[in-house]
Amino acid sequence: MSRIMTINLSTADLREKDARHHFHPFTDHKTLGLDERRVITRADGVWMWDSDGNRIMDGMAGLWCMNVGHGRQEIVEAVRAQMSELSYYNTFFKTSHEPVIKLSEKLAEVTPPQFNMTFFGTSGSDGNDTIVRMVRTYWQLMGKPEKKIIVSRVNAYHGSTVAGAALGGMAGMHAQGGVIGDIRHIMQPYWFADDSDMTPEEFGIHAARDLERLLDEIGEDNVAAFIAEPIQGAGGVIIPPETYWPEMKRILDERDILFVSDEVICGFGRTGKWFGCETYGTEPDLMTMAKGLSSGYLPIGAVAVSDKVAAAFHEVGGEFYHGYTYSGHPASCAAALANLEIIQREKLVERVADDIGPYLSERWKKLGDHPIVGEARMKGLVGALELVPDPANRSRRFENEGTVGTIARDHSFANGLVMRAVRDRLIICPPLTITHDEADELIAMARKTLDDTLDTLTRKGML
Ligand code: PXG
Repeated sequence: MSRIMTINLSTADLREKDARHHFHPFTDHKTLGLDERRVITRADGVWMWDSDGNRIMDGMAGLWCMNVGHGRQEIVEAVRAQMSELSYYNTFFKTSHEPVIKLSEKLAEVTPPQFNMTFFGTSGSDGNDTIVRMVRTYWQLMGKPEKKIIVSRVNAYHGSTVAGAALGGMAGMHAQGGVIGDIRHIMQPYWFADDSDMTPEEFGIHAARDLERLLDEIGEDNVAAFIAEPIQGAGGVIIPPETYWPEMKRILDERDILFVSDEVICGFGRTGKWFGCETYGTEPDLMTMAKGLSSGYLPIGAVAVSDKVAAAFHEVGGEFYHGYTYSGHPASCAAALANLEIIQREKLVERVADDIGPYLSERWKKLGDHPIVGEARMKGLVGALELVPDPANRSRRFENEGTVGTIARDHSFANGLVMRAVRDRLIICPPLTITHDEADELIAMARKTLDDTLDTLTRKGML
């Protein structure tokens, strides 16, 4: 249907109506120009087409979510069949239905062994709202209601609901007000942005010990949980030094607090294992999941509940006052189930670990030799390029942070590749199905983007 609509309306019409009626998320509404609006009309695999017929590679898998790529008719068909059988029913008041039951069982199979139950929502953000309510309820059930504080990290992203924004460490979102209390933030394991002369290994230990320091300061008896993304995504694809998570695990093992792994980006194969916590050897008590759970075909989010946490709810009892109209929506569950079956059948997780992950990573890291790249990093199939004026000196940054990133991002679009700019870094997170040839094309477009950016900076005297 959407194709018919876009054929009827010209790009100019669509842009004009979009500008008049569509209030975009995460946008500077004053500066978003008419001609900058790109209308996407269709997509297949790693490719998308806009309303002017341009073919663009989706280097961000939608918004870090389309792990199996666009246009999978198997998912469309599973949703269609489910919608015609049972379009909707709730999962409140002692009711259930087959798609939510099958998906719960499938998740118990693919998640680490401590997870056998799943709570469903519609997004990563509401999943993290669930986390806040669940960890605080858990400690109430355990007779320790004073354990309320949740520790997170600066520059973390945990969503855009009030609780999600409070857990996240994004200064702009906190400045809006409306965040909830009893959340504390420790430092992030971001070696490249650290100006000290520590090696990455030393810095990883140092960053992890910030948790120990905070727990000693505020008292472990007041802390409910620590939440973290295995690799920070929206914060700039911050791949922690190899020493970070082992040291974190040591600290978490010694302390009586819950550990929540936010797997919204890292889950479902992105890092070369089913979940990022498995890549880094941590053992979470809860996991937030969304995005790759359905590869974005329909909205769904979920919280994986470990046997330890579930036991408190089962043994102590009392109503858990929480749930959403669309918790376990049948069509979303059908989409997720079909998506997970594709990931399993096509061995996409193994493919990221042993085949396309190493293939792309090796070529991506070579972009680190470009004269405006300070670091080219990648883990599994998620990576970043740090754009700096002088790669020999990582503490020198471009003026007006974010300007160069935007210039580069615009060049990337013009070259036919969607990369995301996070301030002055370029991010890539392609579908796990990307072929070797497409990976080569991605690298060629990324290198051309860097050359074009260097030209622009030279021409404008910005180096
Ligand atoms: N946790 C993590 C780790 C995320 O990356 C969320 C929670 C929230 O999920 P929902 O489904 O509520 O959006 C996310 C989402 C960006 C960008 O520009 C990143 C996200 C969402 C929107 C934009 O990088 N991540």
